[in-house]
Amino acid sequence: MTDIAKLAEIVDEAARTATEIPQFSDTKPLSVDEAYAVQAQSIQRRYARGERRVGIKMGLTSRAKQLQVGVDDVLWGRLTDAMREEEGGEVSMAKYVHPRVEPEIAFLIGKPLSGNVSALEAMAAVQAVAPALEIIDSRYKAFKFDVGDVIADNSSSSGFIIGNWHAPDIDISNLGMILSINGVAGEIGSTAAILGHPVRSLVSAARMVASAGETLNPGDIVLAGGATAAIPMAAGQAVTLDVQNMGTVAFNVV
Ligand code: 0L1
Ligand code: MG
Repeated sequence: MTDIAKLAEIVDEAARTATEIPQFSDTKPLSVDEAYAVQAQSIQRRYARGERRVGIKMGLTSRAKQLQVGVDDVLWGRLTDAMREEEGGEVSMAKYVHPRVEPEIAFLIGKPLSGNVSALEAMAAVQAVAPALEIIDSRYKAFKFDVGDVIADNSSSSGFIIGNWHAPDIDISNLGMILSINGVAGEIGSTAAILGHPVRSLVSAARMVASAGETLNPGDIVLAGGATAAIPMAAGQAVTLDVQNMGTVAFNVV
């Protein structure tokens, strides 16, 4: 039988100490249900250390991302306050194993949302939208994993940076996104790459948290998922995301 608590401890320690570990699937692949149980228990360990739940991230919501990692399922992970990095601030490589950065849109939830909802119902629960960057950092060696591995590892969620919030009446269906490193465009995409429209990611988020018995609550942040492939981070980089009609979000890697 799979020892969920043991695997949760291993993956939590790997994240806490920024240490890489072998894939669990090298020994025994996890089912999706087992993997989400490991994720939930590993996050409980963070809460027990004083971290606070602030929302969730959706992952692999674009074809570019699915191709980059060879997994073709939408997945989700949990965000805590300790994962938030300051907009315009410095992000230390020492906190991460082999981090990558990707361009996203964030939703700020204004009304409880959970279960099977329509796109209209999902948008009605949104208080604000913002440009965002997610720092993903697989704890597995060489950033290699199967679907069970990555879900157990909080879907690679590690850090996030949120830009200025905007009223939700802004049209987010097809906004140009440019992710630049030291002023040079590295990835160019559109919010349309996020499941065709980022609100579909929020619809999936409501369904997926419900299957874990959870709700998106007012004040929660939902990262909609990367619109392009992620870029490996390295000290000395100035990372900037420009989102059409939404502005810029940036940080420096040290
Ligand atoms: O946010 C994402 O789309 C990443 C999900 C996990 C796969 C990866 O680490 O790239
Ligand atoms: Mg992401």
